[in-house]
Amino acid sequence: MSLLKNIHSPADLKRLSPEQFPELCQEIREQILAVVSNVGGHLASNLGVVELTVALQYLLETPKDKIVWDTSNQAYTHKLLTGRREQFHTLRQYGGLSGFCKREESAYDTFNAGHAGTGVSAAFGMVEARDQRHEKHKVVCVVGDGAMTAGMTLEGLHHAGGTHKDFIVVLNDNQMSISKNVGAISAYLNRTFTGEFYARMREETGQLLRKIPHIGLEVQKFARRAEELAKGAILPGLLFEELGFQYAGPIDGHNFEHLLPTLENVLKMKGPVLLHVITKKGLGYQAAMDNPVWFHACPPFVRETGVPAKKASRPSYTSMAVDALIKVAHQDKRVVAITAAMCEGTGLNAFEKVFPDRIYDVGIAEQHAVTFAAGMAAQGMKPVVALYSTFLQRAYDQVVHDVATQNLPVTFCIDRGGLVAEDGTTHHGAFDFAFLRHVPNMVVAAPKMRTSCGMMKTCVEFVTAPRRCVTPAASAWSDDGS
Ligand SMILES: Cc1ncc(C[n+]2csc(CCOP(=O)(O)OP(=O)(O)O)c2C)c(N)n1
Repeated sequence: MSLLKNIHSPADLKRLSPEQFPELCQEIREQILAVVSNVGGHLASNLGVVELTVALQYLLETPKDKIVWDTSNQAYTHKLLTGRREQFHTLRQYGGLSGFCKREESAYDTFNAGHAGTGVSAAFGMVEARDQRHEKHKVVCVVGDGAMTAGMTLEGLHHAGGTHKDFIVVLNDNQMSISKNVGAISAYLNRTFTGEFYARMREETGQLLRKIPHIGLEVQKFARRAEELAKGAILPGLLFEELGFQYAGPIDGHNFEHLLPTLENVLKMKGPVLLHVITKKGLGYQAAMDNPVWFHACPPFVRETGVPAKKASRPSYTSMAVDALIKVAHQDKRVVAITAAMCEGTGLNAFEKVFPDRIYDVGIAEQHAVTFAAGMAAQGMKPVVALYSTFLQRAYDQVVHDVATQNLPVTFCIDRGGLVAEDGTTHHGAFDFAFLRHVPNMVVAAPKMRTSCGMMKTCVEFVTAPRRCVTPAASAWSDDGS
């Protein structure tokens, strides 16, 4: 008999025994796969947080306790456990369930999201609201390692860590943003994860001690023990400890024997706590584990083979724009490309293949991307910043203050202009014309059709002109829907 079918709210989940959870998780994965292979969606991230979501819903008293899902592209299990199983087949369709958390949809959805990096700030706002209102409940924010690269997440941690408020952040670390995570924070988390740091430390200490005659081996044994203690007690969470959070982990996010007791303890702790959970994107579906980048947000696909159900009939606006950019870059060495964790979505992975040294993936950091481009432009380069229209909203001040008022030649190649259908409200590129046309010296251009989007002459003029230009590539209107 199906376990999932009998779960209409988290109260039903609490009636199960933890020994039944692996079976339940299998059913959840099956349900997610059945629906996403049919309608498309964020498959890999969702398959990775099944156990974590079950554990959180089992131990918390939602909706009194609050769970905030950062970005909320990984909330499918959350939806399935909170009374939306029967509508789940309507996911991402007109009039159906949203692919993200939506307060209008359920009392269990505490905050609407779709843009990365808002979770910690929103959740900490809920912590302060709780305390202002003298209420007693837990607030938990689940944030991915990709979203850890967003400035706003760090701003939120910085604020919360400076208080002694009870607040739990669960870092869901799958080592991936959409593609491989980038930058120093990702490298730090990765060191913790792989233990490379400890291996090197052990090797270097060993070499040093072996050089001391007679006592070398004994001291080496002692040092290894001390290192083990340090490994468990201090080092992995140093960054978060310094930001004022007590750190727990890293733990295996797919093993209930680790998840349940650790989470139970963490929920009892006072003050800001960060629990570091290691998960695997795509777990349970081999094709998604093999290619988590494609399965991050995929169109409908054939389950047996993992290939798209429909082949694109014509090149998209995105690929035509990037082909043109590659040609421009061949002509002008000053042209470089910048993306904020969207190498695939903006098509810049094709640029990267040709010019691996002239592309910058700055992580989920649109504000930094724009000011970084301005800095390069101030020194004679011709940066092209490729962002989705909706994510450029976050960098409006940087467009005005750092690019426009200094009259710097930065080109914005804006993808996903217009309505984006399945991803819904948070992802529509509805505002770019409105918020860019009045910016001084800004030239806003939109291709009438895909051929004009890739027109060489236009592109060369745009990218090399001594002014800012914007080309909203309205790829949402392209035939393949990409
Ligand atoms: C501001 C912003 N920029 C870019 C994106 C596109 N995007 C959606 S999910 C994602 C990766 C998120 O990675 P992570 O936080 O680790 O979560 P995971 O999906 O791995 O669970 C990105 C870059 C976004 N949603 N918001």
